[in-house]
Amino acid sequence: MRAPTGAVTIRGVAAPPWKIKVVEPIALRPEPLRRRALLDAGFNTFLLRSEDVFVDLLTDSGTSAVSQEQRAAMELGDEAYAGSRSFFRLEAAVREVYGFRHVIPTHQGRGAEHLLAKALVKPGQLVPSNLYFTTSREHVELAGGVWVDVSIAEAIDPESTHPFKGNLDLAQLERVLAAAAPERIAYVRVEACVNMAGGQPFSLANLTGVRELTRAHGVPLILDGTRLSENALFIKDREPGESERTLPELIAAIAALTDGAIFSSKKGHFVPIGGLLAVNDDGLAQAARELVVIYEGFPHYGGLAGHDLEALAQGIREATAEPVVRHYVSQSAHLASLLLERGVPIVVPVGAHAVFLDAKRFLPHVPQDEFPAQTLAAALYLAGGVRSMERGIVSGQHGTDPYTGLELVRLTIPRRVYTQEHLDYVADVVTEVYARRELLPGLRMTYEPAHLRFFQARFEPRAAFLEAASAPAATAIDG
Ligand code: P61
Repeated sequence: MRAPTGAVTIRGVAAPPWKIKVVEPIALRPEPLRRRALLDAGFNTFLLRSEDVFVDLLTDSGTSAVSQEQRAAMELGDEAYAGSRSFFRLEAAVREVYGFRHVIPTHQGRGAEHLLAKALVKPGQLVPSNLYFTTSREHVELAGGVWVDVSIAEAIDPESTHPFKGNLDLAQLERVLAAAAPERIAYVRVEACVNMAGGQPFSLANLTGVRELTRAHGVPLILDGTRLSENALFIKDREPGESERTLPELIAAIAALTDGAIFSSKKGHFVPIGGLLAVNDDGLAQAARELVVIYEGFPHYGGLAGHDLEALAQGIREATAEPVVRHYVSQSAHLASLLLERGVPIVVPVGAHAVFLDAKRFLPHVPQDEFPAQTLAAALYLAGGVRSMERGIVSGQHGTDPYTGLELVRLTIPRRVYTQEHLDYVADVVTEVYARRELLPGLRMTYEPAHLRFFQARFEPRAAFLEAASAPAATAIDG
């Protein structure tokens, strides 16, 4: 069947506009080995070995498949320390796709966040943003800044079907700016497809409103463009009057409303490693180039190899291809539709890069201070070797502040990696755990790192977890 865009759809799912040339073997470990692996990992999916995982939905970061064009481009990598041809090809790609004048590569997204925070944030200054991201907030705070959430209320309501939950609350932003701008505002940050809200986009109308406010108050507007292509596609599909614009036009229009952007290129740019700081202001670019030599490397490589720069330049262009982005987004939609049919509570609307299980509704008997999302992520691994990521109190609690926010498990789809069969299998595993959800006890934290604790924290079960969570995985596999 042909969809209006000319893309082929199969039972409602956009067909992959690629075929697979190189494969990586995976296998489901037997149940006793999964138990051992989970115990060794302290019930934290970040601490599992990938060889013990069957379907790895921990993250879409650095886990995409590269294209034949990216591999071919890598052969052209110019490994010169300074003045590398590969840098200038990367710069040309960023200017062509996003229109930013200055490009500073970094080893990954948080490298760019670090430079930006060092260059723009002075102690006591505010950074208003649509929700937070873990590393983004951490770098602002390490520079002495204060993160201010100005997202709309729907962002943290998993059942609200608002089409643009990534929008900023313009009235609230105006109040913050009126009280503090320009001296006490470092910049306003807008994240595309807000990760911690479930991959939720902002609308072009909302971004235009943010632009007007930042201009009126004389403060920079910085985009987190990590998942910009998907945000542009949601605008095309959901925002009145935008359906006729091409994806490259929408991507460029979004970037043109901002003063600069950071990207974790490990997601939408299809590279295993890489990030970018891209800005228009000459002074900011100069400040960032002075810092990059301290923390990342010479401004022409920023911690990356020449071949990485080539793969990134090519990946930036591939990220504007509508069939590629449409297929990617439809994979989450497919998994979500299977789970919704079976009554599993998830965040709606389905976001860009993942299906987010709502652990508060999935495990209502586990109080939030017993880590329901962490519990559920551990149970999914045990039941079928599926690795997911906690995005609840472990990730979100800030110091000793009380946390009552979203409690989610992210089933994140790497780009161009898994087939529909893998996703069907994941839906079966989730359904299997959902059927035995009442048996699952919560966890207690036994080790808490000082920063970004979710990466390396360890847990132990409050009761007989392993027995309760052990699925006859064969039921899921054999159907
Ligand atoms: C992820 F559990 N995201 O989603 P870097 N901005 C945005 C990101 O999504 C992002 C970065 C900046 C990851 C990796 C990760 O709490 C975690 O290239 C919107 O990872 O340095 C990264 O980019 C940072 C996972 C990061 C986490 C932090 O899986």
